[in-house]
Amino acid sequence: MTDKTPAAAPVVDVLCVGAGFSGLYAAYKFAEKGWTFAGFEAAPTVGGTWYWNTYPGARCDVESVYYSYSFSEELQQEWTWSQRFAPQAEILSYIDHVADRFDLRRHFTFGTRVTSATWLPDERLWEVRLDSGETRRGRYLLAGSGGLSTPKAVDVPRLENFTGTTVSTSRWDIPLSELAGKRVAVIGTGSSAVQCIPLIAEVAEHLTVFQRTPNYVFPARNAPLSDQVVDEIKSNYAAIREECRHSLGGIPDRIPDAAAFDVSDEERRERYERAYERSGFNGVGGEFSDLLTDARANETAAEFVREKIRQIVEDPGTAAVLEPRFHALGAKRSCFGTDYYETFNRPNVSAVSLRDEPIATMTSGGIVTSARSYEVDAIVLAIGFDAFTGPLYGLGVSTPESGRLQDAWSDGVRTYLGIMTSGFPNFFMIGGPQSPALASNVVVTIEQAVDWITDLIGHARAGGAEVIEATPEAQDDWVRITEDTVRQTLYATTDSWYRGSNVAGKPSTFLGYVGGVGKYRRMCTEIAKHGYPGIALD
Ligand code: N01
Repeated sequence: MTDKTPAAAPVVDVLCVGAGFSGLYAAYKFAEKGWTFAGFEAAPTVGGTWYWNTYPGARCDVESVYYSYSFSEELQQEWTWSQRFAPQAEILSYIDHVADRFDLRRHFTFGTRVTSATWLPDERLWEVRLDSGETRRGRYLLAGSGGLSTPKAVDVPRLENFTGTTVSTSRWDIPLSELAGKRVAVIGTGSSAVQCIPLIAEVAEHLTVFQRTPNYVFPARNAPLSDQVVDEIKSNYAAIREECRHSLGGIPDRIPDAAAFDVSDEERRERYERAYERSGFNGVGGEFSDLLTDARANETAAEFVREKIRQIVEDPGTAAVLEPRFHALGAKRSCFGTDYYETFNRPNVSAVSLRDEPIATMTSGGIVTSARSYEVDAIVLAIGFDAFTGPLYGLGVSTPESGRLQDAWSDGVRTYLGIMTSGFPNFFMIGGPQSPALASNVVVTIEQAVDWITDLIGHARAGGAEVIEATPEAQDDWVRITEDTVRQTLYATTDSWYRGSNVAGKPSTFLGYVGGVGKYRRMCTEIAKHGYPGIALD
């Protein structure tokens, strides 16, 4: 390809991919330091995940007062969330507001994709190639490309045969009205499907949900935030943020005071009922201390949810299909919905268990399973993402010595703190694999990572070092810590996107650190305090 770079394109301090929560905060932080910053974003504007995921019902299932930036007191005072769980459009307008409020757009080139990123050892620079044909050079390369931004490649047999409407939740591009009066299939029952199914059911002539693995779905209990609640939040923001930073999951902890079998069967049930009313990540799955470490304890909570499903869903056959039986509660990410199970009581909604009748093929007019054919006009794919590594591999990151990132990680992901990887100097991941991003309110993880990376770069520059690289030994230790941590939990028992098992051929590595954002922050702070052991500066 001809290089279309203007001759005068300067070398910048920081090259960054993505203008979502990560890239925008990085731009703010680095500009504050007076370091030059060039960001690239494939979308025409800011927003990241919240730009792309516009499917009906899309909203965040982490409460907005926590799922928002904490770096500016003015920002958190002037912005008012309308509901407990903000819908996609409101989160996108918040991100828009942040971009304007702090004049961050000027740091980004929009509608531009990074197609490769190459380390130039002699110059000690990264060079990114853009789909515009230009190249740009910078001292540090930041991946703010998100963990759940690369849709999983379609692996539904012979979808190309289908001639009706096909739409994917992660790249939704039709009005909901286009599904009105149609026979619609939704494939998948993860968080995205759980949010859109009730709304599609309201307009479709008939909706058939094709479910491979039933999940645990809790009522989100979304509600408007009253003026009084907003005032309380605003006057307590400093304390709320501090609690989130030192918590397990980036939201205020609700520390369980007992293990599941410390209490009588009756008390356990009552407590699950109360927790079910509370909902959220501190709901049923967080009620007892051992629910994520002891399979027997977990089964008490799982059975409670199954009972709820049997109570809500009127047809026993449908309830049986929807009851989660193949993994422990919380071992795969739980889902939060509004009227999810109730939707299956509608006469125009049915559920098909793909475990009993797998999809065999598609025809021009529908889906053929091993048992029968389903004529449909539209297929909604809610089949998930190539999590964490998909977005990183898409950047074409390589160095002459280590080759491509995907080759360096061909036996599984290896990082130091989920932020750096040995053999790739001056390359930093924000909310990367083996960071707490997977199992946390990601905004807390993003702010911590960007702050820590900024301090590290500042430390290196102050000492005259140009190159920053994790040592292989420190990386081995971190990989072992993430594995030891997850081995103590039921996450380790389950195949899911958490360990890459949703994508054929992806090596199995648990893609997060699940020891908690508070503990992680303390470790990172200690490392900084001790002059960054485990990181070679040159
Ligand atoms: O994707 P998923 P998602 N044939 O991977 C099924 C975040 N998020 O987009 O479990 C048939 O969870 C698959 O079945 P199985 C959140 O972190 C947050 O829903 O592999 N079925 C599963 O049911 C979430 O965890 C929010 O057996 C196939 C579904 O498709 C993450 O994004 C909202 C299939 C995929 O579920 C991903 O959620 C949305 C096939 N070939 C997303 N391939 C909120 O904040 C896959 N499936 C609310």
